[in-house]
Amino acid sequence: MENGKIADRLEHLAALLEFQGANPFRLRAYRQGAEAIRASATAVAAAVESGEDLTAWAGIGDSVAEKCRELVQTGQLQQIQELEQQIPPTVLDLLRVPNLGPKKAAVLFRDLGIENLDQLREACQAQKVRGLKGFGAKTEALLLAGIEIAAQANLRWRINDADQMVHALREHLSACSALQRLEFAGSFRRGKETVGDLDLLVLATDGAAVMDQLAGFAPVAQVIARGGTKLSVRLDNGFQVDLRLVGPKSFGAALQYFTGSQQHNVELRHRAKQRDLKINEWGVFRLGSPAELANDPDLDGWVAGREEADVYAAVGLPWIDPRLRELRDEYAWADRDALPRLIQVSDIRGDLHMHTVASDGENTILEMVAAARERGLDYIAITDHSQRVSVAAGLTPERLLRQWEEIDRLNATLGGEFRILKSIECDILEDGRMDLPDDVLARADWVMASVHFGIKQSREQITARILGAIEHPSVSAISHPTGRLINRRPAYEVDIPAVIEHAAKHRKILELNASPKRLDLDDLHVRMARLAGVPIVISTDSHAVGGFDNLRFGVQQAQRGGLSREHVINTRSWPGIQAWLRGDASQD
Ligand code: DGT
Ligand code: CA
Ligand code: CA
Ligand code: ZN
Repeated sequence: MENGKIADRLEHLAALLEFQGANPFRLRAYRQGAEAIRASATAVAAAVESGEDLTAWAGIGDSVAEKCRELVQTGQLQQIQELEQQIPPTVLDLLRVPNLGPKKAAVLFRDLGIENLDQLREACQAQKVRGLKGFGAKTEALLLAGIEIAAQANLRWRINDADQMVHALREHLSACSALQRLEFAGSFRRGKETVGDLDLLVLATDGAAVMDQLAGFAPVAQVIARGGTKLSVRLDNGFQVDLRLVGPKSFGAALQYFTGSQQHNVELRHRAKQRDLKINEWGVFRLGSPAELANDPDLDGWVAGREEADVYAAVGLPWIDPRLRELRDEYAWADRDALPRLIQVSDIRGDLHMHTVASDGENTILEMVAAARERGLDYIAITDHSQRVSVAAGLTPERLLRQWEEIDRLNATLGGEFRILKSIECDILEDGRMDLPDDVLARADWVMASVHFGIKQSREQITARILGAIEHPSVSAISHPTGRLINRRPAYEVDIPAVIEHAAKHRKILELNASPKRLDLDDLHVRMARLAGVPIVISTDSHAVGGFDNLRFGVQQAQRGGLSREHVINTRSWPGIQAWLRGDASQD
C-alpha cells in the first residue's frame, strides 16, 4: 500500500470521527500523521514489514502507528468499516458546507435524517431546519447559500477561470507587507487544462499575517482548516485554495514537491535514492544524516532546496519546465541533455482561425486586424462559418466571395505590412461532403475544415468524414479535431491516431484550438502529432478582439505536448506556411 493511500484512509477516518464528535486531539493526531506519511519519501508499508518502529518518525504517535500496521497487514481499517455502518458516505458532503461544522451536521443527520446536500436543501426550503435546537432562520439562509458552494466543490475549474483567481489572489496577497515570495504550484503551474484546487507556497517574515490576509480575501466563504504552516479556504465559487508557509532553505524543494505531478516526483525521488539522497518537500538530504532524520535544512547533511533548479541539480538533472512534468518524455530528454526549447507566445506570428460579424463574431474584419497588429501579429485568416451553420449566419458562396473582395481591398490599403487571408471554417457535412463547392474552396488562401453536425455518428462515420476532408485538395487544416467542450461535452467518437496518420500522409495541419473551452487537440494528441511529424496550428478561434488573449492557453497546451517552435506552423511567415503546404522545404 502506498503512502498516499494510507494517508487518505487516515484522513477519512478523521472525517468520520469528526462527524461523530470525537476528541479534537485524536483527530489532530490522525491528520498530522497523514500529513507526515504523505510527505515521507520512505514507504510506510516497507517500514512496517521490516518491523520498524513508526513512532520514531516525526508526526507519528502510537495510535497512528497502530493504524498503519493494520492497514498494511489487512488492507483496511476495522474502525472505518464500523463507522461506515452508522454513517452514510454522503453525509461527509455536509461538512463541505460553509458554516456547517460536524456537530451541527450530526444534529441534522440524527434529528431530520439528512444524509446529503439535496436533502439538506429541501429541508431548508421547507423551513424544517430552523426549528432544531441551535439553528434559526438566519442559519437556514446561510446553509442554503452554502449548499450551492459545496455542490460546486467537486468540479474541476477551467484554466482561464483558475487564471483569473490566481491574478486576484496575487494582487490581494501582495498587499501584505510580510510577503516575501509567492508561487502557485500544483496542476495550475503545470498548465493543465483544468485545475482541481490551487496550491500556494509562501515565504514570509510573518506567516500568520499572510494567512490572515488570505482569510480576509473577499471571496473566501469558509476556512476549511488552519494550522501553524497551512491554511485551506474555500471561495464562494466553490474553489479550494491551499496555502503553505515554507522556509527559505526549503522553498525550492517545496515548489518542486507541490508542483508535481506525483508520478514525476516519484521518479525524481527514486533517482535521489540511487545517489543516497532523499528529496522531500523540505529539501534534498544525505540519507541517514541528522538533517534527513529531522527534515531540518539547518542540520548537517542538507544538500539543497532553496531553488527548484538546485533540487534537480542535486540528482544531476537540468531544471525541467513544469509543463513537462507528467512522466512522459521529460527524463529521457533530460538524460540526453535534449530538453526542448518550448514554444513561446512570442514565437507566434499569425492567427489562422477567427470569426467576424459576418457570422457569429462581434467585430469587423478591420477591428480584428487592428487588434491583431496591436499584439504584434503579421497576418490573420478570417474564417467565418460556412452556410450549414445557419444559426451562426454561416456564409453562402456568394457572401463568401463578396467578403473576399472586401479582403482584397483591405489588403491593398495595408501595403504589405500585414496580410489578411481569404479563408473559411468550412463544415464537413454529415455525409462527408464539404459545405462549399470545390471551385470556391480552391480560391481560398487557407481552409479550415470542421465537424459541427452529426456528432452522434459512429466512430467509423466521423473518422471517415475527417479523413475525407484531409484528402480534399483545398483543405489546409482540421480545426478542433475532437469537438470536445471542457466540462460540458466529451469528444465525439473519432480515431485521432488515424487522423494524425492521414494528415502526415497528405501533408495537412491539425489545429490546437486555444479557446480554454476547447483546448482541442489536447496535450497527449499534440504529442502524438509531434511524433508523427504533423504540424500544429495554434489558433484562437476568436469571436471578438478579446479572444486573441487566449493564445497563451493554447501555447501552454502545446508546451505540455513538448512542442518547440518548429512543430507549430504559425510560427512561420505566411509565405513560409504556403511553402510547407506545397511541400517546398527551401522556404522558412
Ligand atoms: P489538481 O489539484 O487535482 O488539479 O492536481 P494537483 O496536481 O495540483 O494535485 P494536488 O493539489 O492534490 O497536489 C499538488 C501536488 O502536491 C501534486 O501534484 C503532487 C504533490 N502531492 C500531493 N499529494 C501527494 C501525495 O499523496 N503523494 C505525493 N508523492 N505527492 C503529493
Ligand atoms: Ca492542486
Ligand atoms: Ca491541493
Ligand atoms: Zn471557429
